[in-house]
Amino acid sequence: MSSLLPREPVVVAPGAVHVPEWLDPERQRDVVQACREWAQGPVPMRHTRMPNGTQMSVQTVCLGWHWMPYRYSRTADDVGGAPVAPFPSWLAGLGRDAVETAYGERDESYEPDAALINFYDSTAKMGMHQDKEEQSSAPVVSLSIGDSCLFRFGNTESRGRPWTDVRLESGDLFVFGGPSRFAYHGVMKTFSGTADSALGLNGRLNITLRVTGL
Ligand SMILES: O=C(O)CCC(=O)C(=O)O
Repeated sequence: MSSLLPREPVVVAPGAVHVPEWLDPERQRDVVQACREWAQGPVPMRHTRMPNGTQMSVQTVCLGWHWMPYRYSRTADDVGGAPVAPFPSWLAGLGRDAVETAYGERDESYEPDAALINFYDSTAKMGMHQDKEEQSSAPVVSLSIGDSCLFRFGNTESRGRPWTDVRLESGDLFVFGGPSRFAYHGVMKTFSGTADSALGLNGRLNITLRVTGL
């Protein structure tokens, strides 16, 4: 959804920056197309099963390293054991561009090696959690495409307050590093039908780029 007034970048917390409309519509379409291909496999997009037997409401496929609760592996040991698709170099370049935009400084050494691609239908959510399976404190880059959502960015101590609620729209970038790298965050709600129909996407895609340190 484009707004009448440009939405400006906001520092949500130290090291956590929201950059609205970072990916232009053409780039968004390219990324959606890439996600459609990644969703085919070798490891198909699926609902991750949690240790208590429940399934996450989002559907996920990974690149570079496969994330499962609560570790990474090179093979999708919880869904058939296929090797994970490689992490493309263009995506690492996009990650470096994202970090540069967020922090105003280029870091050529930023080398994300894992991507989690999450698809949210109209009912999907993600509870407050930390991204902490990585053995690196390099920033996480998050790209949103399709339906808007209510993203909650909290603190590093607990799932509780203080937090900031941010509406993430198609093309938005959110980077969290530095003192915010291990902050709790989650997706409270997806706003169904808010995506531009030209995307041909009935839901929301989120891609996080991470440095595993593995
Ligand atoms: O969908 C989002 O915006 C957040 C995704 C997320 O928190 C994660 O993949 O760990």
